[in-house]
Amino acid sequence: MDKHETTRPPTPKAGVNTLEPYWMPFTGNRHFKANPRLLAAASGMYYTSDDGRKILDGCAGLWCVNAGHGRAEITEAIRRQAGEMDYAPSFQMGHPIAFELASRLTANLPGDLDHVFYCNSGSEAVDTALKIALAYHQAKGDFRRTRLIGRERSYHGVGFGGLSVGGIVGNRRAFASALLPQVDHLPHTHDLSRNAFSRGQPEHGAHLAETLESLVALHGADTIAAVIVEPVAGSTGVLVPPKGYLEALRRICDKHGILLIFDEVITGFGRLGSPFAAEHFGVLPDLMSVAKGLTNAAVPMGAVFARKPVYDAFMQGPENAIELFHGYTYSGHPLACAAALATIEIHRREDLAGRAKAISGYWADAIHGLKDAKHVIDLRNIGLIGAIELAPRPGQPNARAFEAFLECFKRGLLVRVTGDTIALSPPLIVEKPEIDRMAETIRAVLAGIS
Ligand code: PXG
Repeated sequence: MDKHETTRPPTPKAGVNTLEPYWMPFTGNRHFKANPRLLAAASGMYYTSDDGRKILDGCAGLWCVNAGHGRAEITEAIRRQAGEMDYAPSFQMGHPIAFELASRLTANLPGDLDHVFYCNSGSEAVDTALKIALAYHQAKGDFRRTRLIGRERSYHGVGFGGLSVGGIVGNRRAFASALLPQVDHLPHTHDLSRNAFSRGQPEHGAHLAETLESLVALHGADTIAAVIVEPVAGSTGVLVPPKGYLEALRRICDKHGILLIFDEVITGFGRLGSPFAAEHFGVLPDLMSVAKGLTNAAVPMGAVFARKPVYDAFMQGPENAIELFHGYTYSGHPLACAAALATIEIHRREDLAGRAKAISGYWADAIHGLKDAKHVIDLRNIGLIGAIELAPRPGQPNARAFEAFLECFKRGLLVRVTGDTIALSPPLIVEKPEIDRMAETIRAVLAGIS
């Protein structure tokens, strides 16, 4: 027996599991391991917990399983691809399915968004989009355009780029020393004093886009490379853009030669009742980051869509030169491409965006029907997204919503909470009785907590 073996913990007995070694992401590890919530299987609108209970999925996993769980075509496509070719490199090599997917994806994109760069997550998509924006201006000889503008209360993943333009202090605090320099932020658009209980887009707040003019005046337009926003901020509490806000951002960016990046990791692939937020709001970004619904989350994948002039700016110099020094081992992974192609086919055949749009009125009624529920101080909705903001318990911010989350899970409903807001984003296949059940469960849960 060597030294290592003597210090190894005893092997668990067959069937006995320990929760301890897994360092869980964005989780209170000690609380969770004392009170585990384990999901063991999934089909359609439901998870099954490890103790055999059916859990209605109110948030499409984490805003990602838009076509519902366990879609046979996606499973089969992954299986087939794994049997045919497990992996192929994408640096100075290619494989047909990655090109096929790029053609299928771009055929459905708005405007001249006609090129795709592959990565493996939303965080990588954001960092990729920021890097493309910086390198674009360099390629054009605008060497001073090195500044990035994000927004307060935004979430752009956990890479250093996404953290830097992001606006959640809790995510940034421990890493403040390593965030990107030359980043500034627009103000967020959340204004309960004027917009509480808005149905869809709020009336007030388009003027907040004009703050970009102030940043231009402060830093000089010729130093700003790009502005990045979530068209609808999701994980920071569902902040729906005020009417006219995104249009104003586009206008100001155009005026000053600044690239506009939409982070559509949550809003893409039908969530708003349109294929993308860009179409929903009629505002075309220069770059778009996506992930999540792209593969129905069955295999990790992210991507950046770029408009033609952005791509073209890189296509210069000697033909054998690498134009963009960026990429990942798993860029365009064959299994992810297969899952994405199967997902696109389901979206096309079932018109999931159209389905979401058709049921979004019923959804809005259900969300706003909670106006008189206990603790509620605001309700927000757009497409198949809903938010129920609670008055914080005095002296204990976030505690009330977290308790609601735990109680919903006990009663067979999975919701997300962020701060004191309950966020809902069901799979786009949701039916009216399931919407009713979500609203009834939440009403009952809120009535029961202090
Ligand atoms: N951008 C946006 C807009 C996102 O919502 C990311 C980037 C990062 O994606 P990855 O794949 O790197 O996680 C996200 C992720 C929540 C929640 O509870 C939201 C996300 C992730 C996990 C939880 O709201 N969004």
